[in-house]
Amino acid sequence: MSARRTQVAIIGAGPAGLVLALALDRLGIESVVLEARGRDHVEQRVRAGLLEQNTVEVLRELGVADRLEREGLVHHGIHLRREGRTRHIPITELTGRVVTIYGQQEIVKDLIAARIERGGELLFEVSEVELRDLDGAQPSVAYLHGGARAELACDFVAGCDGFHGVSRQSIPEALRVEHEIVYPFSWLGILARAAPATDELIYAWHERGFALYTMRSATISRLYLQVPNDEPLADWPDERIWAELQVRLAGGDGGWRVNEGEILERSIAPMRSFVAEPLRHGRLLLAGDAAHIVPPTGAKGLNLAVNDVRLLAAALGERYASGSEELLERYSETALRRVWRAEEFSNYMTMLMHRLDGTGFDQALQRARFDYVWHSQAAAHSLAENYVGLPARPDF
Ligand code: FAS
Ligand code: PHB
Repeated sequence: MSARRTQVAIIGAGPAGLVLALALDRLGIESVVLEARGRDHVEQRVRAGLLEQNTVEVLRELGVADRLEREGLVHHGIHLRREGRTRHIPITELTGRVVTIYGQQEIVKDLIAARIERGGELLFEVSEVELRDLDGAQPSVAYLHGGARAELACDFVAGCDGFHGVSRQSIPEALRVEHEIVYPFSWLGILARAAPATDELIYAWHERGFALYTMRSATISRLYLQVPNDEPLADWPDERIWAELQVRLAGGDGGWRVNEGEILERSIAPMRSFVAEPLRHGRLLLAGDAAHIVPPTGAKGLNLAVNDVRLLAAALGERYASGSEELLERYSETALRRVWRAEEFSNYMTMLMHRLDGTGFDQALQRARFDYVWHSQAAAHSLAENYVGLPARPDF
């Protein structure tokens, strides 16, 4: 068993772990990133696509936004559609801020390339990761890599290993509180070689279920359909997917239609709202999906992960620069303030735009909420500022 030492052991090479590694490197803080999967897998995994302005600013500060700024699509609004009526939410007009479409896997590729180029350590295909002595002054991480066992001594462990990772499970159950909503529906998502037939995203409520028209570029569309949980993907041949998208997204001018094309990727993702508190246990600090999940209707998951590590890097920076642990002690409550803001907004968007099996009263309330956004500038402004992301602050 080889023993090594670093300052911060980072578990997981998703957006949270990689952004943290680059931010610590900028502060002269050493770290090692341990990732369970291979490089190809993490670079090909199709997930998020919508970035808040805060997220783009963090990536720009880290010097990894060049390709994003060349290839990303800057949007100034979104469309909300219901029963043939479409409400445009002019986000930039209302907030002065923009959102950017740029695939998560592209961000991960840019982050990994920068990490390697800057000589930072990143180990892929590690297994049997075990966090030790998190309550003590000398935590460590044991793991298997390339058939050899190793132990990495460190000052802190950053748990950035997603919802199914080992980090959150390393906090004794009695010391963590978990809040969860599991929604009675999932998203069937496709990536298609088809030019988007819309300039900005369309969120559509339809009596047959929710649909979302988003994109990755001028030639690649990304589309989602609400489906029941446990729906077999095999029940959704291409023609059924396109037929359903045409029906649910209908409502454009005259003969407007969704542009169809070759389906490159398809998947079904369950929908849940989840928060585990606190984000800190001794020398372990959780960030991103390891601590919280939002339904993707509000496009907040990736953006929250980056916000967590923005705050965590500042706290670790203070600790190593001055020895003060003030920001570290406040990290959990500070990060959770924005997490709960995003949880509330993501739940609001999910309950506004999905077909719900509730009572007639629930249906009427949902329609009333849509009508309020339709008629009220204040409601549209509130939706816009939450969607684009409230400006980042040291305490939020
Ligand atoms: P990740 O899950 O991305 O990364 C965790 C990493 O840890 C993974 O690489 C994993 O392999 C690794 N790992 C796990 N266990 C390990 C172990 N024991 N040892 C070592 N490594 C381990 N968010 C948005 O903001 N906008 C969107 O548009 C959006 N759309 C989405 C669409 C879908 C279909 C899904 C599923 C999610 C979407 N999200 C969206 C949310 C998503 O982007 C996540 O929030 C984001 O990936 C979170 O990043 P991380 O916290 O880094 O976790
Ligand atoms: C995406 O582009 O994948 C996307 C965009 C907005 C969402 C969810 C997913 O709300």
